[in-house]
Amino acid sequence: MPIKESELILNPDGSVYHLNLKPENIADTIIFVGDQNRVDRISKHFDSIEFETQKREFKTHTGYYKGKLITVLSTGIGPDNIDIVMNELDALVNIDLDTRKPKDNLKSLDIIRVGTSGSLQKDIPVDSFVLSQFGLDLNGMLHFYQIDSIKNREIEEAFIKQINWCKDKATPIVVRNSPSLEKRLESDKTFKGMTATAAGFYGPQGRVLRLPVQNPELNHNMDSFNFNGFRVTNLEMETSAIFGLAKLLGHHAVSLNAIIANRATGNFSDNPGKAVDDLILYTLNKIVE
Ligand code: R1P
Repeated sequence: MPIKESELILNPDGSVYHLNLKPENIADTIIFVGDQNRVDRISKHFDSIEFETQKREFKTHTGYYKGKLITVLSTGIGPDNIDIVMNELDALVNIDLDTRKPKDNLKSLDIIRVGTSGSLQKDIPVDSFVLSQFGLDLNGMLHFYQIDSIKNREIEEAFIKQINWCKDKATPIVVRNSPSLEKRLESDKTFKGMTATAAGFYGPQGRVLRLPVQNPELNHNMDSFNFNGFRVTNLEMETSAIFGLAKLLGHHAVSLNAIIANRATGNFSDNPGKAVDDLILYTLNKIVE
């Protein structure tokens, strides 16, 4: 049965609804950034830009870097946007948009997030890079899918117990990255660990301006969590959603974050733009290594 027009929405030119992309517009290697202005900061290093488009916060440049075709795409902020981006990108490669039927031979994309994040550990300082081995999903988006096959129950249970997780909030899920992409992107410059992905920037990450939070000790409880040597290294808003949907859809994903704040010490980077630019060049050169 073809997928109905209300479920897979295409624009009049045949592109997917939010991303404004057609299958021929994307590479097999895709860099995700949150901020749409970061797309130009990456593509300015390209030898050439072959395609560009933007709709809302979803801006895409596809071009060559040192001879390799790469797409860079901004996801905007949060796991809800990742749901849109991952499903529409997968539709571009794994659904025949003419017949509206899934293809027989499925394709795997390499997806690399280049983001910004706050460290939870005193020894992971501002301006350093974190490579996420696991996404610790605290936001709940993945619970709308059938996720039994991607869960890491032992870590999840240990986390829920040690953190004294409130049952009114979505149950945390722990999802692995792609170990092969991790190998390609790691170096002695990258701290590694679990990246917690929150549903918001303030309360969900323990920031108190005027509203008290449900558990003021959450960040402190997370920074002391340790499962067989895996620590919760940092907090941001996309990684676990990317890892979860990539695993379910059959894509490879890894996440790199420039640490621009340290939530344990209260420090903020003097030059967050430089930290991001350094991570961009690091990532591009690792991709073509
Ligand atoms: C919040 O300011 C945003 O910054 C971080 C968070 O994950 C969230 O998206 O990442 P990006 O800089 O990649 O957007």
